[in-house]
This record gives sequence, structure tokens and C-alpha cells, in this order.
Amino acid sequence: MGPFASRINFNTGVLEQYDAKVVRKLSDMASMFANDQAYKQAVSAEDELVYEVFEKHVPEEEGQLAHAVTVIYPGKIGDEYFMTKGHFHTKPNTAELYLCIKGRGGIIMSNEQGKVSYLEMVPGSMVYVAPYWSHRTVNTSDEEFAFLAIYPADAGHDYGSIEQTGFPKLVIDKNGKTELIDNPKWNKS
Ligand code: S6P
Ligand code: ZN
Repeated sequence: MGPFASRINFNTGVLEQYDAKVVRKLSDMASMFANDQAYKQAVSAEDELVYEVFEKHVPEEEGQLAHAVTVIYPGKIGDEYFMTKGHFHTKPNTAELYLCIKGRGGIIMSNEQGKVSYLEMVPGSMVYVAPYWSHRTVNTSDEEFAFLAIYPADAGHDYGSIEQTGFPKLVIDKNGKTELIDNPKWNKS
């Protein structure tokens, strides 16, 4: 593969020449939110779009850099903000760089030792996701939250570990303020 260019629209947060789009609706996120009752009610009322990932295709091989723009829509389940599923990389020693393009949100990261880091993201914020840290992004605003992620193309996504254990903390809206609280469903293995 040779050099190529693409363009992010900074007004909409959308990657204009994307090759593939991943769509995640509420129904794709069973048991990820803490409040099961609020989740069931929300899904049956309207299976809302939670986030979309606009990807460029590069070969999934060592040395290549995958890059994708994620747009998380505003919304909450109970008091928990709309968020991504979250994952470790299948090659756990691979890092990733996030750059916020639009809106306001945050990234929650945790490692196998149960350590947690939460960093806020506003346009221009860059977050270095260190190797071995799982990562999930959260839209804490009432508009679209968009960011670019750049990562080794052979990193892979391990969703299973997060589905089993959850993250140690939830990111919630408490009377209009963003707070981290213990995740009652956290199932440390
Ligand atoms: C890939 C990178 C992002 C996420 C995207 C969706 O390593 O971290 O492109 O894939 O933000 O999140 P998730 O957890 O559903 O893959
Ligand atoms: Zn990642």
C-alpha cells in the first residue's frame, strides 16, 4: 500500500473518505450499562444509535497504522453516559493515540492490576493509551463527541475480557457533573 490522504470534517467530526463504518446501537450493548432496567426500557422505547466508527482500510500487519474516527452520540442509560464497548488490544503490548476533534467526553482506562485512569477530552486533547490498558470512551456532553484513534494495525480488539469483568468504575452524570463511581457489576477475575 502506498501513501494516501483522507480528511476529517471538524464541524461534524466525520471522516469524509472512510472505507468502512461500524454502527453500534443500544441493542448491541447488552449488559454493558449498570442499570439493567433503564437499559431494557430504553431499548424497547427506541433502539438508539450509540456510536459509529469510520475507518480507513490498511492491511492488518505489523508496521501499518490503522486510524479511525469514532462519533459517540449524546445520551444516557440511567445516569451513565453513552459510551463505547471498550476493549483491550489482542496484542496487549500495543499502545494507541487518541485526538479529540469535537464535543466533550472522557476516556476511562484500566489495567490487569485494577488501576484506573480517567482523562477528560475536549477538541485538541490527545490521550496516550499505554500498552496493556483497556480503554472506553464516554460522551459527557449533549452534543456529538468525536475523536481520532491511531493504533498499530495488527493490535486487534479483545472485547471478551471487558464483557466478563466490566470496568472498575462507571462514568455518570450526578446533578449535571461528571463523576466516577465504583461499578457494582465489576467482576474482577
Ligand atoms: C481501536 C480504537 C477505536 C475503537 C472505537 C470503538 O483500537 O480504540 O477506534 O475501536 O472507538 O470502540 P470499541 O471499544 O467499540 O472498539
Ligand atoms: Zn483500542
